[in-house]
Amino acid sequence: MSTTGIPHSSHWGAFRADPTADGVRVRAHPDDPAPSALLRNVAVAATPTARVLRPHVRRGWWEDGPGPDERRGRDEFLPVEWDELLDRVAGEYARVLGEHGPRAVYAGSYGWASAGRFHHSQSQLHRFSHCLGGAVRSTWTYSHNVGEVLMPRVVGSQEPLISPTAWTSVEAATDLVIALGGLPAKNSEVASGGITRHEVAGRLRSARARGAEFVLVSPLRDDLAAELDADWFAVVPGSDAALLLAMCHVLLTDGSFDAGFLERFTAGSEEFLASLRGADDGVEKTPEWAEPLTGIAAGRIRDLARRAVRGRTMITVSWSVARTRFGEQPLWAAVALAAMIGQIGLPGGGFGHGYASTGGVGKRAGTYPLPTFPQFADPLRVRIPVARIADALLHPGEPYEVDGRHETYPHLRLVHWAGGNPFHHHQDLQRLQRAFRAAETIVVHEPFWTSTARHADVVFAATTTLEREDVGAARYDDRLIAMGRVHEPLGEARDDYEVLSGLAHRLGAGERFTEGRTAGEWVEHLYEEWRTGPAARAGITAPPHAEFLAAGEFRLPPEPREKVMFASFRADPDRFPLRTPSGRIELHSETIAGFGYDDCPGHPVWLAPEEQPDEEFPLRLVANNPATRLHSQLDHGATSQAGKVAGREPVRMHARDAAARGLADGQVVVLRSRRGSCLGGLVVSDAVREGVVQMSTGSWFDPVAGAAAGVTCGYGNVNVLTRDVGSSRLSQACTGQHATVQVSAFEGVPPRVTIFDQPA
Ligand code: PGD
Repeated sequence: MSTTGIPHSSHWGAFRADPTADGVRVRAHPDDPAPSALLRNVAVAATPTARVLRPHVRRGWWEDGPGPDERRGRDEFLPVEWDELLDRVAGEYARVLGEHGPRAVYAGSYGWASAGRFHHSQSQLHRFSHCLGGAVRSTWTYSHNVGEVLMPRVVGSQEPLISPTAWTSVEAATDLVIALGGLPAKNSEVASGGITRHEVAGRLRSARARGAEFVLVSPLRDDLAAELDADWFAVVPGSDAALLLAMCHVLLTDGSFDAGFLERFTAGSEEFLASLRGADDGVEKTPEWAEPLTGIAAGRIRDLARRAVRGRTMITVSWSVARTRFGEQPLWAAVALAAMIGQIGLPGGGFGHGYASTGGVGKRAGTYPLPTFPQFADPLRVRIPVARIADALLHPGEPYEVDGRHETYPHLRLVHWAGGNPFHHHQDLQRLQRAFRAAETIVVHEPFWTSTARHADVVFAATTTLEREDVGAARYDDRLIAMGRVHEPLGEARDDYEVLSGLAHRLGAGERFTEGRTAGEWVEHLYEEWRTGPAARAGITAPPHAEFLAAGEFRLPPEPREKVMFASFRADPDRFPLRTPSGRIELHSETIAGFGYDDCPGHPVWLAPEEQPDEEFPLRLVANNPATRLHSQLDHGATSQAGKVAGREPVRMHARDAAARGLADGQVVVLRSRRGSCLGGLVVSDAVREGVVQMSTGSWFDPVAGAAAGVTCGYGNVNVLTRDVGSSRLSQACTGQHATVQVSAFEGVPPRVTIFDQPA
């Protein structure tokens, strides 16, 4: 590694940083074969733009006290002294815990936060709340909630989304990759916790050079790199399950499926095959049946099914394909198709969930331990599905179902958030505003004036990673990075740890929370604990902390084995059964059938989402993850800003759809759905299927500019358009990927974007 500059890391890559007179200069890690353009967003974090420079309170809360408040998100903010504010928040904690107990506090605090094993905001907040008797937390993720719930029921673990067959195996052995949702380079640039080498694009390129063929199933052509020469199946968004079931039907009627594999390695194949024949609804799931649903000609579906049994085939389902209403179905149908092909457990064959959804999936088996900040056990153990936060705030005490359980939403009065941006990541943001207004107190730690910070009562000014030391490490990476402090904290910003220590001391839990260590002592302690404990036991000889700091990084030894998912199960399913009730891959699950959910029955089926295009909202929206930033992070950074069109989030649309509306490339447009409206900058593109528009998440929600333009968001946060409903009663997952919308010209002068200004 280069010996100049300060070693550092981020979710989009390791780098070296040099402080400059007006900020910071960032250089990619020299071993990274394909550094991410997102590194160019980092420099802005070292400037005061959009930074929370002092702790702030909302005037209404400060003067009138806690309680549901319609002014939340519109009120004035006052800068206050740290000690005064910490006293008030500690007092509020004492009130809520004393009067209502820990079930009244939400510290689920979902979000990607930043790289670094110690200063990881959620870990900090969880440890803090565990010291105080616990708090309600969230379970699962916005990324792959469907897989987290469904895969254990179908294949006994989350292996397909955490560590499927290694990329190296695909590179060497796969003849045909069928990529539902694609393998988008933009998503493979990021990996939670940090990444040193970006390898996905290179591995795909080398598989192609060897002769592997690629089929892209997506409404967006650039979900797979053009150099891979893919056959593009431009499906109707949300119709993947129909395509997959029709492919299964072809193998069934051709008699070309692997009956021996189904017999030996699966359970419930009779029910599943019968359902393809129409046992459930009298409808044969033929390619002709799927044609109008998917927009793909029956002949092409038939050909694809036949190609899939000709050689070694890998079926990949991106996490985004399941981030939809009834998102369980395409994932389960892909498992069923892979089972019928009969290559699960063979090198380069079978299926995976989330290849390229981040750069980590498929990268390495990730079996080594990492330095870990202890959080203590959660004394409360009350969880809500992560994407049901607005439901919980709006419907305290009401029942809901999830994964076979009947639960009740707790009454959440105090919401404490660090390291996440729900006003970016959640759906139907006007509903989320109503939900936030129903709480009694909202506390947010943020380095930036995001819309979440602006909807809080208390905003603790947080440091960025550049302002602190840490140890960078991630499950999918092979390095530990000695993240150095690049510059002093801007303004009065404090580490989350320092803020929580201040609160813990005031609430009588200071000793337990801090164990008497400063942040710097903790970072060294975590590293040394790891080095002399779990690392040594795993046979890793790591240098002492001082040497690690001097070297800037430590490289873990190569993983001991090449990973092929379910290889031992395939070798001997009785000795290595899956952790499902049958020990086999469940193509029909008696457990799920027993839940009696019509929105997720006992085997993969086709379910049409309730919201379909109509006269008022005739276009299908794909609200995917952005190419120019990670989620909403550093939206004011150089790469993100360079991607804007007319200063708004780009909206891509097919030329015929644009012409039908009299719209031209580059113009400001209005997108409307049943939930809200926003501005966007139009890009006319033949990479988008006709009848579809695509707008990425992550432009900060700007209701002020919105009011000036007569829309909900004047900048382009797509989540004002999406629907806040769970995938099904099984997973209750985020369904933000799709909605139906209309697009029209914006008349008048577009308002100035205000969301990066300091608040009033
Ligand atoms: P980020 O923008 O990463 O989004 O949602 P998530 O909330 O993770 O937010 C992280 C926040 O943490 C930022 O505001 C950042 O400033 C702050 N932060 C970073 N470091 C620190 C720190 O050290 N301390 C503190 N206090 N704060 C810090 C992402 C979520 O969005 C995800 S994972 C997915 S996959 C979803 N995808 C979609 C989708 O496909 N479609 C739609 N419509 N919506 C989605 N939302 C989901």
